[in-house]
Amino acid sequence: MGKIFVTQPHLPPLDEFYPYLQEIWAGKTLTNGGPMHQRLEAELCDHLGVQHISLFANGTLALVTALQALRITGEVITTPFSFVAGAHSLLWNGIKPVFVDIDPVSLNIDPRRIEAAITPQTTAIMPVHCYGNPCDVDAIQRIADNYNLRVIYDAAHAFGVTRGGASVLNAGDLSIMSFHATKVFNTFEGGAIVSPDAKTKQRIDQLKNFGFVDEVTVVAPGINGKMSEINAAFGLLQLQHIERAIARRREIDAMYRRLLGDVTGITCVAPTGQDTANYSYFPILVGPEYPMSRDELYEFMRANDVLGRRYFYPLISSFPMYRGLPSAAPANLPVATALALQVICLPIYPAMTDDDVERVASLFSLSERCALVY
Ligand code: T4K
Repeated sequence: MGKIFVTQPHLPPLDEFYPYLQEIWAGKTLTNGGPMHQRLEAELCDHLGVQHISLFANGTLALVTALQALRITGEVITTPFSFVAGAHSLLWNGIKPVFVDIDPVSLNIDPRRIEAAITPQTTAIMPVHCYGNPCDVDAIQRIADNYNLRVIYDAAHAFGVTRGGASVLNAGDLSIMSFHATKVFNTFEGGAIVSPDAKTKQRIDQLKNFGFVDEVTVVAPGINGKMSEINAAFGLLQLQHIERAIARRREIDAMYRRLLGDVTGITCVAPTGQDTANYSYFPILVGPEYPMSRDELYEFMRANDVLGRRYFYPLISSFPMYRGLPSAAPANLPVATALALQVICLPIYPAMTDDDVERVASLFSLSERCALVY
């Protein structure tokens, strides 16, 4: 029996990729907004139901650029329960992150706690649709409107997620996505910014290309954030398979819920607030009633070649560059602090077989018995 990783990228048959490569070879445009790049932007707009997309080399560069595009400064309110790229993108822009605790059900930033964190220096809120579960975007927007703040969503996990009949990527001022190999939709490495109007997209496109407007005009200290033609071509191919890939994830999600629903002390985090989910992660919480601690269960799974991950432990706020901030104190973040010690993301990816899912689930009854023996 082989290892079961937390995820495996979905790779369409290799021979389906050759025609794209032949087209690139024939055209000799390898990057700088070539035809594959343009096609992928257009097809993603259609597929996701958004107006404007700018592709990036990865999600982190998209985050850094989104903050630049809106000229965000001062302090930004964000969640500690996420991947570290979010807060890092603030530091790269000289912005101070202000951490706000999460909601215990959605595991997203708790809108009820945002107002108390606003100061005269606050310019924006950067929530994360964690695991693809949408934030309470209406509550967040009300606060942003009241205090004249911008909202940049880290939608790295939210590919294809809809809420209230529309893409969640349309919420706020900008949304950023990640197309990293570990994501539902991947371009090996990649990312994007969704913007609401052509003018904002134009500024973002300039910023991701060194600030160039034309051959001789540079209007901003931009960066090189461009996605290459190979990555964009792979994205075009992936798009043809995405619905089947997500459908298989949905089946795996349902199997886990059926097999683990009655395990005492295990909570399968429920999807909240979306009409269309993408099943990008399968987080569980290991509570005190479970006979093993979270870390004992995690190690037990590893010993059995099931490589779940403790996303998102440790909290971002506990890393050395953040823990000195007043908002990073565990007392300010009691829910995130507690849940980061309980969470394990179980393997979920389209190539998992039913036997794989059963093998993962069987470890729970096995681990219960092992714990009793100890
Ligand atoms: N915002 C949020 C909320 C994010 O979650 C992320 C990224 C970002 C922003 C930034 O977007 P990017 O700049 O990355 O586009 C992974 C990813 O590297 C990272 O993209 C992702 N979030 C984060 C949650 O997870 P690791 O350190 O867990 O990856 P790694 O290499 O341990 O991979 C996990 C498992 O996936 C491996 O055990 C095997 C499998 N795998 C991985 C890769 C890379 C494969 O089978 N093939 C592969 O090529 O960070």
